[in-house]
Amino acid sequence: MRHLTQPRWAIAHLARALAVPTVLLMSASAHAEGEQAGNFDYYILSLGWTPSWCATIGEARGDDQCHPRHDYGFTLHGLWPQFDRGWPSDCRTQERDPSRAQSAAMADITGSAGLAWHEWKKHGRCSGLPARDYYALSRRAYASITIPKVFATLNRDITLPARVVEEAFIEANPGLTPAMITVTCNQGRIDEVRICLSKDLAPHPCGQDAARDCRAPKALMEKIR
Ligand code: U2P
Repeated sequence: MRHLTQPRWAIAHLARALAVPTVLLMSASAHAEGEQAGNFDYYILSLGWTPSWCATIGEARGDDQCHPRHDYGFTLHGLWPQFDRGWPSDCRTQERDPSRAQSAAMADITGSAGLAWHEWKKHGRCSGLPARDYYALSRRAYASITIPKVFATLNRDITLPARVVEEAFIEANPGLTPAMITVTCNQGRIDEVRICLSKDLAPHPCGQDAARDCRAPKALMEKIR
């Protein structure tokens, strides 16, 4: 399915201009069978702040990722193929799905095998890569970004504007510019750092619709447990 950020009113407007029923335009942008694998422009590497995930959803769900024996900070949410506008998902691919063992082997950076599997199904199948290569590329993308030390070892709760998180990543990662990174928040907490990368994992400008900068003056980052 292709996700476009085009709002409904814009589609309706376009439909009027083209004199075609709105429903036709809407169905033209949503293929039930999924997009063609391997057809995309760049990647988003999404890093989730585990303490925020645990506080808002994970702990209540009893996710192992939130167990006190772990000390996850920024974990790999996913490596998402993107179009310059919108993104593909749930693509049809000839590639075989990963084995349980392959997904389980990703848990050291994703926090759970379940998330790795979900990301393969929704995004990995769109990469056009075999599952093993998609997981390996995701691992390389994750390793290519330096997590600023202050966050990698955060041992007390802090509140800060998302801009400060963004600046810290830019400082720790030469080549990264504000146009290549966006920091999101959710329920008053820093949620994700999303970094745009080319297909060969070099820092890359994000598409306009990928900018989801948190506008709150301050957001909470709870310490790593
Ligand atoms: O934002 C909600 C979910 O949509 C997917 N997403 C979002 C923005 C974007 O640029 N690309 C993209 O793929 C993510 O889906 P998930 O992997 O979580 O299912 C994102 O979390």
